[in-house]
Amino acid sequence: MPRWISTTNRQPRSLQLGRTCMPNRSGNVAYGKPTNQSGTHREYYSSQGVDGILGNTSNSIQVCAHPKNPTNNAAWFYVDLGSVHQIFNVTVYNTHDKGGYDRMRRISIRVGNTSDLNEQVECNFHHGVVVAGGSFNLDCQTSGRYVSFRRTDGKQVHMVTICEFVVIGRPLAKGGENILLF
Ligand SMILES: [Ca+2]
Repeated sequence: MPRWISTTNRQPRSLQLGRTCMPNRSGNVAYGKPTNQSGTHREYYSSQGVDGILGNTSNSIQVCAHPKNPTNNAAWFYVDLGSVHQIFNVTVYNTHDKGGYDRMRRISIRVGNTSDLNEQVECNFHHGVVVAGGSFNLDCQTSGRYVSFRRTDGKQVHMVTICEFVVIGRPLAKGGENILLF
């Protein structure tokens, strides 16, 4: 069976706890939003990177995104939040597959108001490795509509498996003002 992030709002438990510290309502603003990635390996569709399911050792193909860049350039993935959001942090969950887990290294997390990753600005960078089934979390204190992930170098730089891409943030009104949510 897939390993659900949560049975209520499908956010990691640790991040749900973080909500109590936020002045306005915030949460995983990436969940269920439109996505894209640099090519698709088998049936690892980009939408599965924001479907709220982490997967497990026997199930990743139906629950994880897996860019496989046909140009052999660095793999990328992004989520379109639909409007400009204030972003707090990003968590990326790696595959449980021991054959591919070590591709999750040297990752640029980027934010912008266009889907072109080259026009987005890097908000943080993950240097180290992530174990199979593990995750990394980075502060990403900025605002924007698109939040993306791009490998920068290393083994098979054109491929990576993203089982879930979680963006903690909240929507901003046009012009960047905060929206008071009830
Ligand atoms: Ca997933």
